[in-house]
Amino acid sequence: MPIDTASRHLQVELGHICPKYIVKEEAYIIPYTSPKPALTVPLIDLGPAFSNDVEGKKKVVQKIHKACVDSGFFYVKNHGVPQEAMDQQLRLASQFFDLPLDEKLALRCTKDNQTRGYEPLGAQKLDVASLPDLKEGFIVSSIDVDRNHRYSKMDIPGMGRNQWPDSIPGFRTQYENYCENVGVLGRKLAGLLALSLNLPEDYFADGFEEPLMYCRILKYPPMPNDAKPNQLGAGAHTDWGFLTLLLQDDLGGLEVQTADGNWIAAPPVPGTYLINLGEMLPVITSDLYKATMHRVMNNYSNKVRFSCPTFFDPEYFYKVECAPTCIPKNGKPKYPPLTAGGHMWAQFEKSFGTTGQ
Ligand SMILES: O=C(O)CCC(=O)C(=O)O
Ligand SMILES: [Fe+2]
Repeated sequence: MPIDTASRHLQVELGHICPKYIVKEEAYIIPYTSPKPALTVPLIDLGPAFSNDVEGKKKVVQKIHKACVDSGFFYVKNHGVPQEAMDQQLRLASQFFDLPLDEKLALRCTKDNQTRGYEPLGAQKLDVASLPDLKEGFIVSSIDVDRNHRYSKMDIPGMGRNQWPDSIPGFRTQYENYCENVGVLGRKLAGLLALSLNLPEDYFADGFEEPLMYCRILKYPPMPNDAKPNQLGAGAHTDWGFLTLLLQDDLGGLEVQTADGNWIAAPPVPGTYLINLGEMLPVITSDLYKATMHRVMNNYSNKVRFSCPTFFDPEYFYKVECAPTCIPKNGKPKYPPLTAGGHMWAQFEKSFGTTGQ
């Protein structure tokens, strides 16, 4: 189904979003840029990166570098997250979305600007110029801001408590266990990304001492018969943060934009995560690494799809700026620095509209 991608380029009041993501009038003129390779989504075996095989680890790092330059999308296998934890998280998704609507609505993520909790069907527009997304969601953060948390004494938007359903036994423990597992993989990938940019493996580590992770579950209902042509499960967008680690069920529906503007499917590959770079990486690399547009099409065969994206992002005050190995020849980083959490909050507000409900 064709999507008017140009329609995304609305002039909106974006607060402190990085200027890179404020598309200006001139963006409608398509400047000549040298041709890029066609996009495919490679599968990278992370096994050697967890071993003492120095040469094997270097090869993994080289593959990551190439994937990030090409598109910022790659699958990983032998990633260290137990299959049982992955299966269990997809089961939790199905159990959660089966709860009565009232119970889910009591946990709305826009309540008190918590950014944690339930996202009703159509609550978000990932493509702000399109129709609301045909998905339901639920999100939990690794930073649960109770009264004792240092953030609670500061006036930081979007920092609240996690919200949990009472009626599914073991839900919270199992969900938190999954977040922990996927956080270990996030940290590992952050180290490999640093190496892939010729930086020390711990270059990003201070941002991830207490990562601002958002561990989400999503339910995409079957495409309704009366859906409008530009109505999708998730509108075309780039992810806002550092890295996304996507676990998906076996139905498929995710599509990734190629360098020439076409779309390809990124189907489920059993046992893998699909990794993609968020908007912080082009800032860190002055556009060497890509944050690529993607979208989700709901299923036409009356089937429900579940997916579990985890957004692995640095803590709120982490300064996202061009890395020393990525400064362009003219000595000037392509984009000014931004504060990790401020960027995330501005994007949340934009895609969920008026908050505080
Ligand atoms: O559900 C998916 O496959 C992708 C979801 C996504 O792109 C997102 O939540 O940012
Ligand atoms: Fe996304």
